[in-house]
Amino acid sequence: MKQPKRYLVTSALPYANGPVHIGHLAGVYVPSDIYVRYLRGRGADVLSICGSDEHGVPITIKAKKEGVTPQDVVDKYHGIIKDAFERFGISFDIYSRTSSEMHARTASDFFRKLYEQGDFIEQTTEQYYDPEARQFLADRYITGTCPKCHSEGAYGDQCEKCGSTLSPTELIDPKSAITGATPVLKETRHWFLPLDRYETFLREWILREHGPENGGTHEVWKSNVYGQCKSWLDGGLLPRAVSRDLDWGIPVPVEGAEGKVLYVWFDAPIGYISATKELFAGKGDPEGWRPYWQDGDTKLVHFIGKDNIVFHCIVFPSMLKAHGGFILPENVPANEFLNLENDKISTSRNWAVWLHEYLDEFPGKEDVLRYVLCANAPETKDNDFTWRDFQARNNNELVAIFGNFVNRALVLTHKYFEGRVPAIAGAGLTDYDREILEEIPRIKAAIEQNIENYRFREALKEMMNLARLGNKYLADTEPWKTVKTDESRVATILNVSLQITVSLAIACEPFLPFTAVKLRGMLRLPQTGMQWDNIGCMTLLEPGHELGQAELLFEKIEDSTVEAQLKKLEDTKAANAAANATAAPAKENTVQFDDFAAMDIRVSRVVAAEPVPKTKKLLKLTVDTGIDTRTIVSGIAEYFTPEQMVGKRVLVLANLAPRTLKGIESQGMILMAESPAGKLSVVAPEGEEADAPAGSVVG
Ligand code: B3M
Ligand code: ZN
Repeated sequence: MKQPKRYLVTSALPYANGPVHIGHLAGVYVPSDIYVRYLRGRGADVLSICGSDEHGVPITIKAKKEGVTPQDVVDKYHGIIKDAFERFGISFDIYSRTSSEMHARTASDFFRKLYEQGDFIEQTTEQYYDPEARQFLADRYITGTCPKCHSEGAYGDQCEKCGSTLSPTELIDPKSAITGATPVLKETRHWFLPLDRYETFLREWILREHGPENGGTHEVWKSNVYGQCKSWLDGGLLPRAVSRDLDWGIPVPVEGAEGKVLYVWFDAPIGYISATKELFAGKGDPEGWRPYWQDGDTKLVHFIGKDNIVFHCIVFPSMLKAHGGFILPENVPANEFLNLENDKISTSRNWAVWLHEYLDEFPGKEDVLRYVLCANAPETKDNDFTWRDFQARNNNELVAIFGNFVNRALVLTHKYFEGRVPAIAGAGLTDYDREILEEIPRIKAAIEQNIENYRFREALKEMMNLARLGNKYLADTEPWKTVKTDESRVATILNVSLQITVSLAIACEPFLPFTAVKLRGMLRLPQTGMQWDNIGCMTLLEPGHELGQAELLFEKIEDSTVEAQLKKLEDTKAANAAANATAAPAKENTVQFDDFAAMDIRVSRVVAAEPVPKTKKLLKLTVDTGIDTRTIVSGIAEYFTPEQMVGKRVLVLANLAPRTLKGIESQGMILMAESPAGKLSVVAPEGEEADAPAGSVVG
């Protein structure tokens, strides 16, 4: 598109069913923040919009697991996520949430308009229903045997073992995850958006205007995004249900829709619009949102992860088109995934670096993580985060290149010129000086080119090239030697070095905003009003300007720090293994009688229970086994609260070799029964045998 009048930048709304981790950051939030900070630096009119996605089945599942309401879940995680983003310097203009009043109204109005225009089709289909819980079952609430790989515990929409996409009726021996009952098929009526009606429009808009052959004025989409769109379109589009039978979400706003809510992927993208409205309502300008969404001169860009492509490129644009009056995204720069230490990041396995934990454990090192995640961003393929690489990039790049250059320029100025910017002196700029200075606008242009084409890793490299340039200049001119013979030459050298430093202070801001603030402070430059176009400008630091003290911008990260993080991950692995051992007792292997006889299983009573800090799965239990009182760490925190456990009679394998989990020695194992649906229950004598006292031996 031609030069836009304003920019509207959205970042995928994180689900409020867990905190944000480095995968989210590298995929979406670090790149979008670099983009908007850069645009602001250029003086552009830009809004950065985000918020929590608070509807959908993942939230209700989490609530059930924790024994709280869905509202409790979203309140908790919305708070954690919002706070962590702020501390990390992600500069949203608004971080809203989809449980807000404004959103309910906006999404309902949107649905009603399409409904009244006759844009939906209504269809009655058969869906699984839990006769005991008396409710329809979302795909995630149905488990069974995978028809493809025959492993147990596959979900109605996906088998996590073999990765196949499934539909609930394909599952062998399906069970309700709520009650364990066998679900029955029952008729239910839903509204569908007939995507097939938008195929022609989508083909024109995506394949022609944003495809690789595009010769026009529109941005060509990244090949991963374009490729997914093309294969969806080539495969033929089908109507998609936009309502669900669920008791959490925005009620379908038409008559006869009791018990039905909008499908989360219908309401969530509308959340971008609601959040923009809320932003302007808060400024007392309730109509101010309109140009951002309705004026063709606005450039709309959606930053997302690759699993969200179809919703942002096919479904939401069809909704916007059906509604009418809205602009469409100019680009949807989706990233691939980030792995952690060569393993897929997983919330359920706690295999992640959580942002809020990082911020607590690495105070003042926000920019180090921003740097490493950008340098490793999975822009074209999945990528890996390792703590060794984190350390190496900090020590060899931020400390040795960036920090080192800035430090030398400032320290030498303090040493030779009492901290005042020296004027260019003596014979003035040499050819070599000019050559160096001419590099600055070249680097500036390269950063711009890369950011504007969503190549943030390359942009970051170019920014670092500015620091490299400074280092090379100092190494070549050796002012610490020249000072003995030619002080006026040293004045010129330091003037040039400080000009590079100022440019660096501006150029690093989108990537390293905390460092930019520190650096401007050290240079005693104003904190606001520094424009991107001042990069390369020679008049920002006038001769005689007094500099502040040089402080270290970055510090070395020691081996011990990295080892502590690696240890933490190892503990996670151990805890997962322990949880699996508790949750999934071996089912089929036969044991010899002697092995069985060797086990000391006793009826015991739980006398105290508490969560193990910084874990999700572990409870620390104190049990009275009749022979002693001991501590057992058990991976059951997702199934039982500490209160529920206290007083319970349980079976304990008392002579299991002790092992240390999270620094606590666990002396034995609680035996649990796992239902086919994955529900755990305590195994202990019941009925007449219920008074078998603690210490009673089982066998
Ligand atoms: N919450 C999915 C996700 O976090 C979803 C994005 C919504 S963007 C409108 O991957
Ligand atoms: Zn499978």
